[in-house]
Amino acid sequence: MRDEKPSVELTIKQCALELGFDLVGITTAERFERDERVAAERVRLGLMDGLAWYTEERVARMNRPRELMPEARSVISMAVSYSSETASRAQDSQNRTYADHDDPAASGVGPAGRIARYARGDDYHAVIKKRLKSFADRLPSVVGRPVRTRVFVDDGPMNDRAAAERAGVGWFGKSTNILTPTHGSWVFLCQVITDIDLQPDSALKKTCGTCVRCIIDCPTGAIVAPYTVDNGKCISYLTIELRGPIPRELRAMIGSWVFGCDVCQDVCPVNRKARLGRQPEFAWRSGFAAPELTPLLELDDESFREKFRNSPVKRAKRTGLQRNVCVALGNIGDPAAAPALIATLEGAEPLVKRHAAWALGRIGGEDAARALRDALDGERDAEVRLEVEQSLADLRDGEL
Ligand code: B12
Ligand code: SF4
Ligand code: SF4
Repeated sequence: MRDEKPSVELTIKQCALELGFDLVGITTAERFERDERVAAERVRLGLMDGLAWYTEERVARMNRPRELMPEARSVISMAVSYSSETASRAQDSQNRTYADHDDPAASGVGPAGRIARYARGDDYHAVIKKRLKSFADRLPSVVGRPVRTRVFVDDGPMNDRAAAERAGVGWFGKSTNILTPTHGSWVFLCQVITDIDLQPDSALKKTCGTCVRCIIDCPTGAIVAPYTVDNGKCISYLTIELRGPIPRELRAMIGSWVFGCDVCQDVCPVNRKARLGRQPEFAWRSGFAAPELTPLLELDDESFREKFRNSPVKRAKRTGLQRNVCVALGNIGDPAAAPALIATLEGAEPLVKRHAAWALGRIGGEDAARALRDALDGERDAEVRLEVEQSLADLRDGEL
């Protein structure tokens, strides 16, 4: 009988699966040429505007694994699903605007928003980084020598999607999300650059075919062409990364999203058959799928930190989240939210006040109009005054 030892590649992949990664592929440490060219072009066209750190220099580094680690020979690309048990019960693509009946924490009385699925559990950076380190620690025993590695999970200059595509982990959807054959697009992508020479996998021969669902359904028209997202229009950018005011003309299109957006993934046919993930850390926290909105306006810095400890949502910061909550309440349009918005207009930071004024203008009614007029009396911040005046004008136009 021949002694058929599994290949190093197979042993490495088994080790990754044992540690909880759902998909794994291998690619070379060669430059991601198409991706570098395309990303640099996007920066020049202004399609990455708003992300100050996303420069042409950054693009050059994130598409050249050898610049990140000169001894690099291969990139091991992995994906971890964040789709959780709860997800299969929720009908997420429906525009629910009241607290989630799947969610035992929701009282179901007040208007509710939506948080993108990836952010309903624990912060993936910490969870996955720990696993990546355990994985890297095992490599020397697999190859029988010391191994140099650098690990990435959305936390450094590495083009995660380009690596996943070339390593055969998934293919680029027209939404720009990587679609995997087993877990759809509901995956985090992560990479280990190593100095081990490994046999690379091939990219998958799959495409979206003639489907254009995500392009049609994107609420803000942010997918401006297949494989091209205009960052400044994407709800994910507007609700997570943007620090200042949300452009007035985009607010009505945001619907009830208060952190991230899943529309282009919810409508994607590939996701219909996506398997659930295995990580308990990514199970949805109670009240995170459809959070009741008005209580979020009452959070101070300490209660915000407490509620969103170890959650991706803390990235928006308290004022960013409250800004988003005002927009969602304006879009839902329930007059029951007016008292909370009026209190916000009276007492919050200027950024949040501006969006509370907009929301009151959308909700309308006598109380909202009175609160807006009162605000003009005492308000000194010029930007807030302008928003209040615009909202009063919108109210007047609505009465015509
Ligand atoms: C910047 C960024 C954003 C920005 C910009 C989004 C964007 N499309 O680039 C914002 C804040 C908007 C964002 C939003 C989201 N993000 Co984000 N983001 C990133 C980050 C940090 C860099 C991505 C990047 O370089 N973009 C630049 C552009 C140029 O690249 P691209 O849009 O992917 O376009 C590529 C394709 O167009 C391809 N291409 C070009 N021409 C052609 C032609 C053909 C035929 C093909 C096949 C391909 C192709 O080349 C381009 C360059 O690689 C990565 C992490 C990382 N370090 O890689 C996470 C990352 C891409 N984000 C992620 C996630 C989960 C999201 C959201 C789903 C979160 C949410 N629910 O709100 C949304 C999805 C929005 C969307 N439709 O893309 C995951 C994606 C997982 C996956 N399955 O793909 C990543 C990989 C983080 C991670 N490590 O898991 N994100
Ligand atoms: S995340 Fe939302 S806004 Fe951004 S491209 Fe997808 S559907 Fe459009
Ligand atoms: S919705 Fe259709 S076009 Fe968009 S990523 Fe999914 S399969 Fe591709």
